[in-house]
Amino acid sequence: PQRWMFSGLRLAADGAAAQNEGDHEAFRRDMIEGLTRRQKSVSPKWFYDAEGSRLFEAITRLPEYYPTRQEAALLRRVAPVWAGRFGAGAVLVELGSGASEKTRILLDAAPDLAAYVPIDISPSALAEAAARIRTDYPELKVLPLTGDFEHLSPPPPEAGPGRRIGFFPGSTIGNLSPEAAEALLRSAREHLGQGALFILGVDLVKDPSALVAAYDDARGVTAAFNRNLLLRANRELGMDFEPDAFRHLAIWNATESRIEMHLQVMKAMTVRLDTLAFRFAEGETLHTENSRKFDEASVRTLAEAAGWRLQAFEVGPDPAVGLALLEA
Ligand code: AVJ
Repeated sequence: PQRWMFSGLRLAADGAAAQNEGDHEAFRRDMIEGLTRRQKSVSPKWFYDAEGSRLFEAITRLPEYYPTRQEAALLRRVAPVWAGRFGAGAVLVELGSGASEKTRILLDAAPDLAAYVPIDISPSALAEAAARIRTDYPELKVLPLTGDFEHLSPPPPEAGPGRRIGFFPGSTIGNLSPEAAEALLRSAREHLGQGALFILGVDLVKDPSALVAAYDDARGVTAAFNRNLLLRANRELGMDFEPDAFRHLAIWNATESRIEMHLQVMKAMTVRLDTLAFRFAEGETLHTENSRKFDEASVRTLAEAAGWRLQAFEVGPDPAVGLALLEA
């Protein structure tokens, strides 16, 4: 039997109170550590409180933000073919499931799945998504896990022994450094076990103006998503960021092949966390996200370094995203 432990995840049923307590300390530690660096930074995982998850869903519907739509269309094309390889009783494990909208394309293409294990850092987004999936797929066991997909923990035994299918869409892997992305894929391979498959969605390198527009939309939804991190820090950590003093920046870093989001402070200021004080010079930035862009060669290199084989790589129409099928 495959016993895979992604430690650090909690069954969503454990209750939101305990979850929020744990998150709170980790958020504080990350904030202190990030504000102490020369280039101040905060992990993008802290974007996703209830409001941040809502803002992200609004981003996915923006005209400039093509990845969600393009990936859904590509997944509709490849899912019937790839699902033919799952086998009966397979278990779909989704990393960073959010609203579980794309999942439906796979669930519709693979009606004999035994269980669905959505993993997400936002307890509210996870609970709402799990409830909607249960309603629409009454035969499917839905076993949600709250937590950070970088610390995977055991799929509950109720998932059964079927082949594990990892699902990591949306180019969320692009948030991670190359080293962390490789470590995540390696741990997923170890934990998903013999015969596992893994469907990985990546955004592809393209004209920088299209990339920048996708992360700096005309309506300012992405700017609000970025600033929400400061509002969350004020509320949950008692900090005193002035969100209006920060400008949203989206920058194409060609050397690292990534879009970077920053919050740039327009005047010198000091921000407090308990007894600590962090000084910002005028024009200094807080780096909040990397979103790495790939091509087939960079996906193959990453997958193989993590011990997977690249079985298929499909590219959609422009603005193009890619879907990789990996096999353990
Ligand atoms: C959810 C990480 C895939 O990087 O495109 C969208 C997050 N940030 N707009 C991305 C995001 C700004 C998104 N991921």
